[in-house]
Amino acid sequence: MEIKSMNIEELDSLAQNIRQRLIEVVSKNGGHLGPNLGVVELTIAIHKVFDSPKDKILFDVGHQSYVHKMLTERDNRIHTIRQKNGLGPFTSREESEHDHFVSGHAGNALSAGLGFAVGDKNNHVISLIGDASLGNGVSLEALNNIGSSKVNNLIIVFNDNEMSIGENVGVFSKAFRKVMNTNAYNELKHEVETTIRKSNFGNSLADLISRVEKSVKGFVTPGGYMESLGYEYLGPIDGHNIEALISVFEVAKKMDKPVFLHVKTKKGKGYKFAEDDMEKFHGIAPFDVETGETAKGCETYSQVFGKKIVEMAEKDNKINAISAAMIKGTGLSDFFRKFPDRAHDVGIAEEHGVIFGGALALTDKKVFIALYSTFLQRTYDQLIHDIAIQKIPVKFIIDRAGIVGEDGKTHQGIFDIAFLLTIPKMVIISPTTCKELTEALELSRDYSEGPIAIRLPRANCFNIESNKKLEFGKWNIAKEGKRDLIIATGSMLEEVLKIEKSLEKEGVTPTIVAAAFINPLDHEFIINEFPKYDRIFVLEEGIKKSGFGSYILEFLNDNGIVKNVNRIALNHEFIEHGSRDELLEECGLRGKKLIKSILEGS
Ligand SMILES: Cc1ncc(C[n+]2csc(CCOP(=O)(O)OP(=O)(O)O)c2C)c(N)n1
Repeated sequence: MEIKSMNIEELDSLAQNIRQRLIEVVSKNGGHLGPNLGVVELTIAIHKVFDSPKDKILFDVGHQSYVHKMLTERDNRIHTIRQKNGLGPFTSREESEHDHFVSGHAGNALSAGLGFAVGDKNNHVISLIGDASLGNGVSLEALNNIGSSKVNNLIIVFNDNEMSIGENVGVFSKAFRKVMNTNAYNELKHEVETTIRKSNFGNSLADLISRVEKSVKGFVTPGGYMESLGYEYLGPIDGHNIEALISVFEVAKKMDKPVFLHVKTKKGKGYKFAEDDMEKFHGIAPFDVETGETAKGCETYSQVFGKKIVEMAEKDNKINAISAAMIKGTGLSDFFRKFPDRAHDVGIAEEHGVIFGGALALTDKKVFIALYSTFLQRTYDQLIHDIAIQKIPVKFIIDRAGIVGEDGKTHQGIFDIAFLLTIPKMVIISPTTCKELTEALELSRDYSEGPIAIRLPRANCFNIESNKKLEFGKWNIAKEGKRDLIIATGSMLEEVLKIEKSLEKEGVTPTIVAAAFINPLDHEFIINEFPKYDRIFVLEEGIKKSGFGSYILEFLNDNGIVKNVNRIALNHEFIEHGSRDELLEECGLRGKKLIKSILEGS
């Protein structure tokens, strides 16, 4: 798309076309509609003024890069976004020479921006970052560094739409809102100054007023504050006015220090339903364009957690819940509504959230921290240093543990079993049914020995007929069989029960074990039962390397039990995007491939 030669009118009409395409594509594929509708004009203006890929455009989080994709030779594939073998959900170096860095986890665009700006002084770097991502720990570390770096080719575009996924929290974004309030003041100042310069009083008085104005601005606005940190602050600019944006980027290009350009945008701009319900349209499943409605889904594991924690909190006022900007996704909306004093949204600040939760638990509170598995990765140090060493009984609810689907390789929750197993005394529970999830939550509530992690798949609720109760460190036999033994943790119980009939047709009738406890292992079961079987399988929705199956193998080895174990798990590699259903099959955790592995196991 050649936008370099387009005039403002043509660019405005391009913006309208892009908007229509976005609505059309996301209504079919699902995806991040609101954030992209908000940056249509902004992305067009950036591409008009700068020369991609020589000038590098970075996105933070990267969920707002659809327009950039459309403007950089991917327009004809935008209808494939988030689908298997289609365009990825975020930026990816493998996808285009216009994508310079991976994105998916918030907060890397400023650090990466500085790296590129220092390494290639001949070109510009434009790092676009949202107001929630700016408050992220990594972003703040980068801001601290960039201000003192003296680079003159880095432009931070602060995309201020006053929203995270839901309402933004913290003082940072609020402080920037003040800038708007001081606009009238700025305009008045400008008018007075111009009038005086034209009058007989001459320039000296105008200069004095200008100096006074600057020092006042320094006190009262974050703009002044950013300037004192070493940035050239520009804005706030209307992020939907292409002409104004182009002018300000031309100015930003010429600055001799890092620029902090404040742009005001509206999330969901141009699509009524998305403007009216920004949270719903931040990331949305396929929907009806006419009504804005999505299909009604079944109850999910996240929702079961959400219900149960409310039920427990009604009876126990020590229960507190922490979210890191993912209240709805983790099922905590009702808890936040009902118990505002015991509900804490720390923003996109997982590391801080874990330390905060640790200390809160030391004040005799029962603390549940709900994080997506992929974002828990950020807190590995806090898990060890701040929680496990001090044996603090925080309860981690690990949502979307396993394959997440369309959000792809940056978001798959496939490493948590492996890394949690490295932490001494970390209890890890992967409930095999929703009933077990509720029992695990009850069991964890009063557990006081140390941290507990409970993993939830990104799946609909699954249950079996069973009156067996979850007991600490114990596995339950879900189905008696013979010769073969299948140990299934988490979502894999459902998968193996689904293929039971097909196995039976082939003469395989295994004993199937619901193994919710990953750590501690059910030692008694392993010692007494394993020797009775010919073939043993361990199934998990996580990486094979250092996972549950490997942990069982280590135990067997260390206890002199000679037994082969077939580990059915994910290969040690990154998994691209596609629906969870497709990926489970492709990775061999569902259907035909799973049957084959069991039939051919040794
Ligand atoms: C480390 C991390 N935690 C949580 C998320 C989930 N997440 C994706 S986008 C988003 C909100 C981003 O808000 P903002 O930066 O203001 O951008 P906007 O969507 O408003 O354009 C969150 C919390 C993430 N991507 N990375």
